Amino acid sequence: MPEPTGTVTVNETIVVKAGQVFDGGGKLYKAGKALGDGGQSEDQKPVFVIEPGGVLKNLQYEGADGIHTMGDATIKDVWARDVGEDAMTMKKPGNVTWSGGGAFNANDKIFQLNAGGSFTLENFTADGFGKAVRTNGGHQIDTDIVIRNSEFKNGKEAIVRTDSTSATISLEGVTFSNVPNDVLAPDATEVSGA
Ligand code: DGU
Ligand code: CA
Ligand code: CA
Ligand code: CA
Repeated sequence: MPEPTGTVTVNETIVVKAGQVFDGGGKLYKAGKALGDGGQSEDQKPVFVIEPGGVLKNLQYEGADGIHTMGDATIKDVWARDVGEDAMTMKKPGNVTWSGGGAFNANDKIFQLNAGGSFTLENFTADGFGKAVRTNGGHQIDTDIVIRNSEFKNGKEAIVRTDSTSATISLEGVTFSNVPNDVLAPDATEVSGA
């Protein structure tokens, strides 16, 4: 992870408007107390919200409830330096692609998929997590999860965990160490590369 070029304390969620590009210039966007303490309480606010078609790139962030996506989103060269409750949540259906960057020090989840569509993760590094990708527990989430050319270290449970039989999961070029499972999913879930 590169050293940040500066630090911004975020006390009001930054909204990336539909179709806009937010380039963070390599800075660290750190959740202030107004957004949450970065622990495991579920009532924290996001540092960034990405409206449909928005692009978030070239930055680091930490704390609170991370990034929320509201539709299609592109996230490029973004580092979650110290994950808060989680690092990113798909709140609404869409196709979300995250390429480059990484995430560190998540108590539990990095990516929380509460809505369907697709989630593609590539050229990513994770170190320290429970589940790197989790579809909403106990729900049928209709999504295609693709992870490629990525590395996962020091996970307590799995790279991907789902309860959904309408999810598909594909791993290509994924390496992991000190993670007990690559995928935890029902037998009926379509899984490849695990
Ligand atoms: O049913 O939806 O942990 O978005 C439980 C909730 C829970 C979410 C999730 C999240 O799964 O709050 O952070
Ligand atoms: Ca949560
Ligand atoms: Ca959350
Ligand atoms: Ca699920």
